[in-house]
Amino acid sequence: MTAGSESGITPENRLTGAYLIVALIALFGGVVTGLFQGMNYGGHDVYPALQPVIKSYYHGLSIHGVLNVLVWTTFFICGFLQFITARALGAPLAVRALGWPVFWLMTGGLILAAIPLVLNEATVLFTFYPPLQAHWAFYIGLTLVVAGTWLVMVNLAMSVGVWKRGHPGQRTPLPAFMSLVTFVMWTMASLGIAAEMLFMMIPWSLGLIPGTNPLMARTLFWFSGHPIVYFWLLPVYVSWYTIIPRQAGGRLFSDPMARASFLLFLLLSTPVGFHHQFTDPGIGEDWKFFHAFLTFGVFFPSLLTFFNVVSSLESGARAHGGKGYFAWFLKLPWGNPSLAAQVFAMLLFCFGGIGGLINASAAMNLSVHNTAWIVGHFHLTVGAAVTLSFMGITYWLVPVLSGRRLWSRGLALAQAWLWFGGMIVFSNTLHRLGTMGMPRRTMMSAVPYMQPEWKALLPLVGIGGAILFLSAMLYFLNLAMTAWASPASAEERLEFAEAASGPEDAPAFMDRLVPWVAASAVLIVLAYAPTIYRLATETPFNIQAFRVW
Ligand code: HAS
Ligand code: CU
Repeated sequence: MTAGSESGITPENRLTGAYLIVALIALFGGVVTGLFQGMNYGGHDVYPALQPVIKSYYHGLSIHGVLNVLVWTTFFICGFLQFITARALGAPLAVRALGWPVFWLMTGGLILAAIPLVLNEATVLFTFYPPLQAHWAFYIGLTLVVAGTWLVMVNLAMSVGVWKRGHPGQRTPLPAFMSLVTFVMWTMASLGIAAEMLFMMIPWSLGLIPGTNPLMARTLFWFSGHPIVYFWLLPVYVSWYTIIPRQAGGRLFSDPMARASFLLFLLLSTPVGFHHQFTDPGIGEDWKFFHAFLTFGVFFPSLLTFFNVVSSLESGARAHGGKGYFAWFLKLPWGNPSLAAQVFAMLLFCFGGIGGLINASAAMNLSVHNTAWIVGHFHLTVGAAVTLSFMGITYWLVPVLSGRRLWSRGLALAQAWLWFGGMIVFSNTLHRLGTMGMPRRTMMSAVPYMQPEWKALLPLVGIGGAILFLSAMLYFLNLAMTAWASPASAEERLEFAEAASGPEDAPAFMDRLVPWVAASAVLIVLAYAPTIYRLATETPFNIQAFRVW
């Protein structure tokens, strides 16, 4: 499957470029505030000097979390998957008229949310647990961003529908299928956070209802808060399945197996949120067990991915003369920064995934919950598997969008190696600190209970963070120079990988999403309805707002 090779500034490319610019601005803000976090951990309290702008550690942490995990990811994904879908279908998206209005809806929402965030009126961290209360504009702004993602889903669904009518009996091209499944999964999953915003946070922050219910809010938050991590991960899998095998010089091992993995994510991503609430009182142990059980279920599509992607990489490496059980790995085209960054991301994700299983095991969760271990876990997942892969993707995407060659391959390779190395130091140290009981979300430079063994390790967090910051700066430099100073090139193109098996081997029932959506809805209702009903009818909604900053 080879898509058109048009590069340069076409209307579609411009829209994707606009999403990318917002995403990159957010990432920039996220890594700068990340450096401050790392320095604070490393023993330098930088916040007094930052007072005119960043009022406190917690203000900086809120900005860092929101920009990186909510904005960088969401805007990148909306731009990337609309682009991928149009290219895979070989046609512009069905409702072209939706493109820019949705972008502006999301960007307007983002600006609305960013104002109180920057002004220290939304220092509630990215989970915004009540009774902490932010300014209403923060909640309304984020709700508009979510509403925008639903409209992107509508556009993708209609585009695939149009394609299917024109190609009866054929399987939806894999990249378009995966993009659609990602957005359909997220749309169902985001109903929890939408309900939290519309019925609880927005009216409460506007003073329309007298109080709130922290446990209900946390439950609705994690209803969406777990699957959002797969909303970030699945676009990465789109790249690992449909683009990386070709970059490696091989073929995707199995197209039907890739589809099966995405359908399992559609089915299992949402009914697992209680694994973030093992320590919350007021949720039955039986329901926590059920969610933990399903969490081990949603582990399997990642195992399928591991097998499929490793096998595809191996086919490429062997085609380049790779030999042996493991030595083939060295024959991957390591000089390609897009591939190198994403293979590093895969390697780090192996450890992030194993850590996830430890988190999901209720008994072990008790010793890691709310410790620095969790911070280590999510920097390996969203900060490495996702972010480093997105960086690798931009190394071909920005040249395609701008019609210019990547400014410096060498710099891009150095950047990928630095992120890989910096993240190993950074996240390994945080995992260790977590097992030593160091809490997360805590201004370590100020705690009266600092332990000597934490103090000995904390500088490594600062060093890892500084390496990550340096890597990010090289990344921004390279992209800026590509957009503004690199020579034009007509050769920049996106080519999807062929599959050794499929797509015609994929059974037709895998291409019809409605039954899968229905099954997923049933599972979600089973996993959540009894608890949400009980919380709604038996627990109080009169808790007062609490401001700690
Ligand atoms: Fe997680 C907490 C469990 C995946 C993100 N997670 C978090 C938080 C974030 C996050 C942000 O059960 C903190 C939220 C907060 O602020 O409180 N997580 C899991 C499990 C998985 C998992 C079971 N998490 C992710 C992903 C994330 C992410 C993905 C972001 C993108 N997580 C938890 C739990 C908690 C949690 C609990 C709550 C903890 C607490 O107490 O608060 C699984 O999906 C992981 C499955 C993945 C694998 C890896 C497969 C490897 C692959 C790479 C292929 C490699 C290749 C190269 C091809 C099993 C696919 C290798 C080449 C060779 C030659 C070897
Ligand atoms: Cu989770």
